[in-house]
Amino acid sequence: RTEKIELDIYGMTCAACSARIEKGLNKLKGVTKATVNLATESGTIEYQPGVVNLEDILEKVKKLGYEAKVKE
Ligand code: 9UX
Repeated sequence: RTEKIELDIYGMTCAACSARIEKGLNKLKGVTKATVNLATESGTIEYQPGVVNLEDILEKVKKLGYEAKVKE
């Protein structure tokens, strides 16, 4: 089973930023698919809830130097 969440991501200024976040999130165990869109300042993440949780994902984005919150 996978869960899908949408994030607002702040602080990206170039295409390398979005690529970095994408790469970083896809490296997390339990993340099955992460896509990050620079133009819309957002990301879509599919993950396995038992393996990785939302906190881990938000923390990872923060560690990379950006702010993220769950889209409402
Ligand atoms: Mo280039 Mo995006 O340094 O931070 S990766 S602006």
